[in-house]
Amino acid sequence: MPVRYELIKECKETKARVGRLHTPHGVIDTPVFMPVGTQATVKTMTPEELKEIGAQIILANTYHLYLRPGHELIKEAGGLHRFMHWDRPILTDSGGFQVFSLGPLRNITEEGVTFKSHLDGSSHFLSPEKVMEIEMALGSTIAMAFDECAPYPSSYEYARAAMERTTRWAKRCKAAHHKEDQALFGIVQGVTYRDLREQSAAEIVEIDFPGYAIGGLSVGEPKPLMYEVLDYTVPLLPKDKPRYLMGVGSPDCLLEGVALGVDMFDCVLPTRIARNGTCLTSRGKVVIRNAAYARDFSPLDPECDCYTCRNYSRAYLRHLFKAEEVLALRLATIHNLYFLLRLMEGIRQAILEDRFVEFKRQFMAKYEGDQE
Ligand code: PRF
Ligand code: ZN
Repeated sequence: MPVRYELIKECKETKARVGRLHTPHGVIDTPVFMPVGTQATVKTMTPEELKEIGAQIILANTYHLYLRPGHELIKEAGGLHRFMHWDRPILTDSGGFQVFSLGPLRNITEEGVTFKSHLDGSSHFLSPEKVMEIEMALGSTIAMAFDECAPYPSSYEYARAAMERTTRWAKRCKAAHHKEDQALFGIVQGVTYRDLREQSAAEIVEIDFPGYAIGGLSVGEPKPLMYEVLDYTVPLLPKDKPRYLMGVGSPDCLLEGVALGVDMFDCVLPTRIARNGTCLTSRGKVVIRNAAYARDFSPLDPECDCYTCRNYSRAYLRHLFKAEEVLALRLATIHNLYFLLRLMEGIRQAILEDRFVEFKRQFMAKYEGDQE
């Protein structure tokens, strides 16, 4: 077994749990947030900086790396870890989300997906077998199965067809996957239809993977609906395997997801909003370009001890953004990732000390309270 989940502690009031995911690239403490490095780089950050702020595992994208620079080139470089100089775990998403987001640029059949590259318009074909070949060449620690993420809303008929195809593709992925030091995770789909989620979970668990993801959420549905789907879907997954909620990473959704039993999360949110000058703080979001911060010489978040908050003021950060200096992007990214990684650390500690519910309540009260 390339990865092994060790359950350490369960919350008595919620489904939250603390665990350890043992991998060939080291141990991951869960619940964990995975920074996104789509193109084999977490934008603006060096691997040393990521380690310093406590990133345990990062995500990369099969679709992007297949198109550029190509999985064969990365294999030739010695694999993704060596290519990007990151020796901790890497999870590769399968492209089952990116490809389906291409809209008119793609055509789905039972065999796979034909699509046109967003880079140069060239035609490509991805199938479960091809995606496994790519992920094995990349040599990530955890590879994701090739799924079909149906949009929200979808008709019942479409949602069912996509979910059933996801099951058939998951079987083909497992059959085509043969790399002992890489774990292949299955993905549950079914949009927001309870019976489809139940069928999907049963079928994907039956195939048997070392970890399970819940896909097809956080694609535009209201948050309470996402929580409802998680509430009945997560308990259908085995307790002794990690559960991964794909594409979720706002502080409120992380706390709710953990409470509903999720162990792993990824999202472009902290890094993407950092680059447009939106910072996550203990008292909510701060849009640093606002004129209100022109003469604010206090740190971004007085409760944060990241490199940015220890050394720079809101006024300076605002100046860097207004002057379009590249340091602005780096300082905001460092802070936002640090903030989410500390939140996850706080969550784990709270679960271990039987005070998760109180921690969640206090965090949300402050985060959603008044700005100043
Ligand atoms: N499938 C895959 N990747 C994903 C998703 C999915 O459903 C989502 C949905 N939030 C994000 N990333 N393969
Ligand atoms: Zn900070």
